[in-house]
Amino acid sequence: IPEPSTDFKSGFVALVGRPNVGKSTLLNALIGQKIAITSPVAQTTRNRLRGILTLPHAQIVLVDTPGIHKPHHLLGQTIVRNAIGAISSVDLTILMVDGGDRMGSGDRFVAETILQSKAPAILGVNKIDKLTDGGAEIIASYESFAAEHGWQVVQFSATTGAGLAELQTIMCDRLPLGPYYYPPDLVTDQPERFIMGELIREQVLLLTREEVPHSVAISIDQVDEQPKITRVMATLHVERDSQKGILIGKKGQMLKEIGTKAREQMQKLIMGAVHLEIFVKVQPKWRSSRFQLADLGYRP
Ligand code: GDP
Ligand code: K
Ligand code: MG
Repeated sequence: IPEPSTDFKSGFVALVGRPNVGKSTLLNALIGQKIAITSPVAQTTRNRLRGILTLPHAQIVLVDTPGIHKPHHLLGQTIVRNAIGAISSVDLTILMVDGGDRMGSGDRFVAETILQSKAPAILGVNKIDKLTDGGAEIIASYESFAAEHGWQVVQFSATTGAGLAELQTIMCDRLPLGPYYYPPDLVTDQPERFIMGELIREQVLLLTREEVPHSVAISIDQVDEQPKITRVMATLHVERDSQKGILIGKKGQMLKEIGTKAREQMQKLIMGAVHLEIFVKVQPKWRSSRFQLADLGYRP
């Protein structure tokens, strides 16, 4: 790790907000690489994940968090507690909202949580590419909410990239002088294995419906890096036989599609060839079992 210059800035910035406002998409856009999975499904992100953005004059450690929502089981409680915990230990919190909508009760709940923690925050209005005629009014309502609390407002689109340079400047301005927390070439604190599991889970989220994606946990059981190909063995853990049936699909079609698409993503991640084998295993009520949650990488 290099010695920072005397004016080098660094720190931690948490991305928080209700599900689906685009937190993980923003993380990937700022880092310039896909390290967090995204989907139109709420609760896509289950773990806190750090993305490291190293600039010539600053290092911004972005903390992606699961959407804050009302939890229904131990997995849900664990997820929300982790998200709230992230706020208390960072230099800046970005409350992200969907600029296509007005501020709703879900956004207010998250805002309350941030205000209670007294953490420094700004309001990030994402998805401005969706703004149409009523846009000015929506933005004005966010501006007035932010003004009440002395928060700065930044507008951007994580998918088109509009406004991201300004967001980056604002984050740098708000960070203290500090060291390199991570080596400059590192983009995430998570091991490759974790991201591989997430890339499989992303396909489950995109290809299956309703309760199925929420009932799945992935374990990467083996990664064997051979000279020309990396062989990966993974297991999908589900709660019921019916879910196993859906994931395998007619004549194995569903599992095949999940595998093919996840493998393409994995190849981009490791920049090399991947052979992927996926198994499906029924593990009743894993989401409510402390022991099994821990085993699958969710610390209750
Ligand atoms: P998260 O739950 O807050 O992490 O949200 P995700 O990053 O998973 O994104 C949720 C959905 O919003 C995905 O379908 C994204 O493609 C979409 N999305 C994210 N950012 C933007 C944006 O700037 N504009 C538009 N139109 N869609 C976006
Ligand atoms: K999502
Ligand atoms: Mg997310």
